[in-house]
Amino acid sequence: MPEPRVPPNQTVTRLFPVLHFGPVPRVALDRWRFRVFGLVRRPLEFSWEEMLQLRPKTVRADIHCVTGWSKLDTEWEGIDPQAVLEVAEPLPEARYVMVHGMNQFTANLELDDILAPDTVLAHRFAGAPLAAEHGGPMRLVVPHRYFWKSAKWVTGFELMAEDRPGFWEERGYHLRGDPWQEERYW
Ligand SMILES: Nc1nc2c(c(=O)[nH]1)N[C@H]1C(S)=C(S)[C@@H](COP(=O)(O)O)O[C@H]1N2
Ligand SMILES: [Mo]
Repeated sequence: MPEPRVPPNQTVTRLFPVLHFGPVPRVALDRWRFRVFGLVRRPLEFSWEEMLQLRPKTVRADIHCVTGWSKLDTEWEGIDPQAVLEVAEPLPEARYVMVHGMNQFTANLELDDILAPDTVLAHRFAGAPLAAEHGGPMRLVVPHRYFWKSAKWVTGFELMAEDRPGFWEERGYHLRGDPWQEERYW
């Protein structure tokens, strides 16, 4: 049997639905900051210019929303999250990352998800700057997890020793959210 392209109980769409909690935040690039804190040797804060000097990364991947839509062959350009962590240097006990976004949004991931080959801090989508409604100026994209983990309007990574539920996880979503295992809700 060939591997299926789409995880169980997902329907492919050509649209790009907009889904989030709260209003679309707008931040001027000269005030934009990205913090890396928690269990790191060097806690730090990047400006937009500093961020864009880090190693670029391009990802082409399928994304899967827990509400049932999947979108194939999405193209993201941005910064390699591994480059961010190379500067901050996670301590040996750091195994989880709380991704922080504007409007108090959080999403918990394993450190290995952040370092995965398909994960990117994206500022461009399909060849154009990432629209604010989709998380611009910068969002995380973690294609191998349900799309709620892909925090829009990112503000930082918090390195943690223990896992802890983020915004949707506290409201009943699965701690890990693997679409191939259908880890949708508790
Ligand atoms: N900051 C923030 N990021 C978020 C969310 C949110 O409410 N706030 N919702 C998540 C959910 S549930 C989904 S499905 C995707 C939707 O991304 P899109 O609007 O670009 O399709 O964003 C995720 N990232
Ligand atoms: Mo979602």
